Amino acid sequence: MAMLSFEKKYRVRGGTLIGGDLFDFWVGPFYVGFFGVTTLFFAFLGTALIIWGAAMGPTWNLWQINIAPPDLSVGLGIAPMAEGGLWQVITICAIGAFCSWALREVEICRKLGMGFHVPFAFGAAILAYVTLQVFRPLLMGAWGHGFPYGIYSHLDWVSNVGYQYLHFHYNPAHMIAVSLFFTTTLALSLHGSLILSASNPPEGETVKTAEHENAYFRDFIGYSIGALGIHRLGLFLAVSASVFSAICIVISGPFWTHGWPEWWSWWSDLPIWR
Ligand code: UQ2
Repeated sequence: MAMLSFEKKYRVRGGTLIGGDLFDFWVGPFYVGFFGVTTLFFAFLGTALIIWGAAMGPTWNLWQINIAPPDLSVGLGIAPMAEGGLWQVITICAIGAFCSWALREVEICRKLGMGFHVPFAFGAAILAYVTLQVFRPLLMGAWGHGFPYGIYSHLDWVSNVGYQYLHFHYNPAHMIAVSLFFTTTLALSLHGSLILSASNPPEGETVKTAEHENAYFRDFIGYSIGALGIHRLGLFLAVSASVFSAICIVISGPFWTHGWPEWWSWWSDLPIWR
C-alpha cells in the first residue's frame, strides 16, 4: 500500500483513550491502538465460533449454513452452546468488534484533531444492529427474537417477521427509513456525478472549480446546497436512515403487536369524518 511521505508527519503520538503509549503504533499503514487489538480479538474469536457452529451443523453449503438463536422457551437465559449459546457468544463478539472499531476511529480522530463525525455515523449502524439483536429481544423477553446467522436463514427471518405484521411496508417508521435510504442514494449520485463531471473535463480542457459546481445546480434547479452542505446532508440522510430502521423494528412487537396495516385505522377513526 502506498505510504505518502507527508503521512509520516501525521503519525503523531497521543490521543489514545486506553493503553497510553503501549499500543500507540502502526503496522504498515494501519494504526493499532488498544482497540485495534480488541477488534482483532473479537473478530477472530467470533469468526472461529461461526466456523465451529458450521462444523456442528448439517451442511458446509455457504448459502445454507445457519447459527440460530436459542429457542423462545429459553427466554432471556443462557443457552447450551449447541442450542443457541453459540449465537449468544457470537453476538457478544460482534458487538465487541463493532464497538472496538468505533473506538479505534475515535482514537484516530483525537490523534489527528478531527471531529468525531465518522465514529458517530458508524455508531448509527451499530445502533441498528444492537436494536435488532439485543434491545428488541430484551423488550420481547427472549433472545429467540434475534435474527439467525446465515445467508438464507437471515433472509427467511426478515420475510417471516415481515409477514408476522401482515405487511411490514405499512410500518410508518419503515416507510421513513426506506425513503431516507433512497434519498441517500440520490444525494450520493448527485454529488458523485457532479464531482466527476467537474474534475474530468474533456481532453485538453482544465479541471473545473467549485464555482462551476454551484453554477450547475443554480442553473438547473435555482439552488446549490454547497460543497460542505452536500456532505452535511449526506451524513444526516444516512444516519437518519439507520436510526429510523432501528425505530421501525423496535416498535414492531414491543409497542405494536397487530398487523401494520391496522395501525392506519387512526386515519379513518379521525372524528372529522363523522
Ligand atoms: C450542490 C453542491 C455539491 C453537490 C451537490 C449539490 C456545490 C459539490 C449534489 C446539489 C444538491 C442539492 C441541491 C440538494 C439536493 C437535495 C436532496 C434532498 C437530494 O449544490 O454544491 O457540492 O455535490
